[in-house]
Amino acid sequence: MSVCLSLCLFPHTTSAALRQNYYAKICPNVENIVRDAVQKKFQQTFVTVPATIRLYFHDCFVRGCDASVIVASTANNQAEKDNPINLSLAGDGFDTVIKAKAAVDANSQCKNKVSCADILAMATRDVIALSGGPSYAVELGRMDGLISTAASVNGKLPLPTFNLDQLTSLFASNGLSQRDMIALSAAHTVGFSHCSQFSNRIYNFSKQNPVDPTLNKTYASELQSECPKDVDPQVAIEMDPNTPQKFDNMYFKNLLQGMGLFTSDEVLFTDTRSKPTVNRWARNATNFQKAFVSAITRMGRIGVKNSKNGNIRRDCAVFN
Ligand code: HEM
Ligand SMILES: *[C@@H]1O[C@H](CO)[C@@H](O)[C@H](O)[C@H]1NC(C)=O
Ligand SMILES: *[C@@H]1O[C@H](CO)[C@@H](O)[C@H](O)[C@H]1NC(C)=O
Ligand SMILES: *[C@@H]1O[C@H](CO)[C@@H](O)[C@H](O)[C@H]1NC(C)=O
Ligand SMILES: CC(=O)N[C@H]1CO[C@H](CO)[C@@H](O)[C@@H]1O
Repeated sequence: MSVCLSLCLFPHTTSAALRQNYYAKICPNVENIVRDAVQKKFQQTFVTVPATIRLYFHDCFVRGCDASVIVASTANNQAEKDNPINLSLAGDGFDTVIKAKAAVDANSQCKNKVSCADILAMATRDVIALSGGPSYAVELGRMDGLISTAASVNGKLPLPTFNLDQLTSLFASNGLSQRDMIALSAAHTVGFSHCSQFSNRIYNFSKQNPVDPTLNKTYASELQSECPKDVDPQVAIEMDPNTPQKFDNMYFKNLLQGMGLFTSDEVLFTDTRSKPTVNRWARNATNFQKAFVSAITRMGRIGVKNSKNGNIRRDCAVFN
């Protein structure tokens, strides 16, 4: 009976708090305020789109979707964003949240009533729609986390060298299925990667093959010319060379041509266990969009904080 009480009445205690229109009474116009701020930022630079999406992913996978990734380091604490894997978190993602938060707080009814974690969830939804991806209703009600450490990032994020089992198990540890993982990987339809993230595939793959044989030969030579061996480490290239500024299903079409940039991308097509899903979503954009919306909604439920283990930060980059 006690098992049933906790399992039946509170099927998932972490996600139970989230719901659409959470701010209906608290800050009724919050979604429009955030959308306007995000749109302004989007008009200044397209990087707003990939930077915000990736920031949300890194936030959710490390300690849950609690805006802990946005906290700045102090003399006494090396925050999440100072873990080396973040080097590539573009500043425009942070800036998007800071600007949307300022816009929300400019409204006296809303001031300090909307969490940074929810603002990041809304901003991510908005940049996806602005770049041609699906529009969806976003679940809200997250509190901001009280902890952010560089050490807590270790082992929590996938590496571009991961195989299917490694990807699947890391996503499973966050309550996400292999199907969710494949759908979410399609976020690589926008944005950039530094050459170092895939240079092993074009120069130093194995003794027999200097170039990864699963990589399209034409694409491999393009990558070699964009990323010469002595490339400036700052250089970053578009991950979807066909429609770099569209949130579409080109990611899957590219995989069919051997044009997945990372091992972790191409393996979704070369591994027979995930291949049928890639084929299906390459053919049918609607089916992909449905799966993506479901997956990003589930990602948004990871490790959600409540008023016992979280609060609403006044400044997203600083603990209250
Ligand atoms: C499945 C395993 C994944 C791996 C191994 C992976 C790895 C990477 C790497 C290495 C980069 C390039 C970073 C750089 O050099 O700047 C990148 C970029 C990016 N990733 Fe992922 N990622 C994965 C999943 C995801 C997911 C689930 C999302 C979001 C839903 C995502 C969104 C992005 C975006 C938008 C960028 C471009 C960032 C920018 O241009 O600023 N990734 N990813
Ligand atoms: C190539 O890979 C091998 C082993 O994986 C490594 O020892 C070597 O330093 C690499 N060479 C270059 C040029 O990266
Ligand atoms: C490699 O990519 C080109 C387009 O860039 C495509 O025409 C060709 O079919 C691809 N090759 C393979 C083996 O998929
Ligand atoms: C995509 O799949 C749906 C069913 O899930 C179907 O109704 C639709 O016609 C398909 N679209 C295309 C372009 O094949
Ligand atoms: C954007 C950002 O915060 N980058 C930091 C990532 O971590 C390195 C240290 O590993 C810092 O030097 C960067 O400033």
